[in-house]
Amino acid sequence: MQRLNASTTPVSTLQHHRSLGAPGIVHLGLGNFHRAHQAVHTARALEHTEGPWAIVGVANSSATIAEAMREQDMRYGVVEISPERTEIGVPAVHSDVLVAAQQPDAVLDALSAHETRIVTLTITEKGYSYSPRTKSLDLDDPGIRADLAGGAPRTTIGRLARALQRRATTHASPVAILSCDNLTGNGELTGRLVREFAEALPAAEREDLLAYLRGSVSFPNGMVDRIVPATTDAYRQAVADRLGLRDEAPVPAEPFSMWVLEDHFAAGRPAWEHGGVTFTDDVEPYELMKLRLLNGTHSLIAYLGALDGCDLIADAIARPHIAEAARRLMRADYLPTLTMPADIDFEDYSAQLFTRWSNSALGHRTRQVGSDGSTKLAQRVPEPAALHLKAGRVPQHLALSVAAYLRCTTAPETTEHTAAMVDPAAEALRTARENASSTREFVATALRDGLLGDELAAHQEFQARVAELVDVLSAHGVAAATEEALQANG
Ligand code: CS2
Repeated sequence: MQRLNASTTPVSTLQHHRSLGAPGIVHLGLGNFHRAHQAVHTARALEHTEGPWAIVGVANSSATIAEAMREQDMRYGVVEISPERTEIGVPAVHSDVLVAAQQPDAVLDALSAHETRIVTLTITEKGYSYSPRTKSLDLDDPGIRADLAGGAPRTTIGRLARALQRRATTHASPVAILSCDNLTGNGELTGRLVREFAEALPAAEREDLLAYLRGSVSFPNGMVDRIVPATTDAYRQAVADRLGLRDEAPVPAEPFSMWVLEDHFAAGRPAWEHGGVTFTDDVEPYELMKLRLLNGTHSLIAYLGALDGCDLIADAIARPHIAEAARRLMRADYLPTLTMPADIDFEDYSAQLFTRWSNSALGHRTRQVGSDGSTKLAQRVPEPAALHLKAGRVPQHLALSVAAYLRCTTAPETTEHTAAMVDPAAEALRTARENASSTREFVATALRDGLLGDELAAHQEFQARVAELVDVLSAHGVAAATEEALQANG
């Protein structure tokens, strides 16, 4: 079978038909999400308005995708899939791909190039080298320490700061740095972390950088949304069946996609408003709505589902007790903490989420959403929980989310799906569990060690409720725990 490449791509699948302009965007994190989200919105924008916005994609350490893309002239299929239909699109917006671990100098060159006007990031919550407790740069992180000392940068924050330093000395154009990760105030946070890195440099190294940061770099906030599972052979097969071509780097995605941005680009941007992007002065309502109603509820569905033996998010949400817990979490615990964006109705949005989670053709696994909970929950639970606790109410389904996470992490043997979850905090949590003489003591230790910030760590009633729900989960299972949370919720 012929390989997908520039000469074999069927014209009908191309998402834009123009020749690529100069590489104005460098993207760090060449994973599936970027390739099915930003790449697609950018292709649609370029289809409308041409511009110097080809993307140089940078993989962090694995060369697999970069090599496949190189062999395919940067082409790959986005397999949009739902129970009703499967459609393949080829964004064709990348002009080059690099692998940071193998080509650190080439990456720094690309980031500091005069023609680079936007740097975008999908490096996941754990890629930002910050402490969830202080929300500041983690100066104890070995990668940050090494990057501050000099040499080829290992962390993204270090890499950005060194590239900006070079831009400052070569008087390069201004640049926008755009985080596309699920973090509250993702632009502001990225800007703060880069500044903190700069401030920690020796005086002689930092002045030009700080001045350039003040005058020439913007960090727009943005909300990104598209459910994008990991690639499996089924998607390679889908391309082969539909296009008659071999694609070694396809990306599966749901049909839905949303991107909301602040229009705060220091050196221009693609005509993304023609590529399905919403621009607004105030991203926060969109961001909090999405982080809580979608991502927060997603976590609960993933943990309860995996504990209950479900491989897929769609299987989990099909179970009435899990669906009811998700509904309660959204309505009773998250909704009161949100100001919904003026153009979005809660009922419509939550009904749409249930349809999206129920997409059984997508194959989105509980283990994928359930992994890295220690970095994800910090964005999804503490702030809304604190708002309820201040008002004197224990948010039952937020407590259930934390309990289900702790159960998955400390009893991985429960099912093959909990066993497959990975988490940077797993070992520490398992040790804390083994050393504690009661569940209550374990939960107190886990929270005190900074899992969800200081506020929840100090709240006895919340801790007690989490501990009770962990015990119900372990003694009686998921259905009993959801019933218990429901009863207490009144
Ligand atoms: C998910 C997200 O894995 C997770 O934690 O909640 O990746 C989710 O699928 C995306 O944010 C959807 O936009």
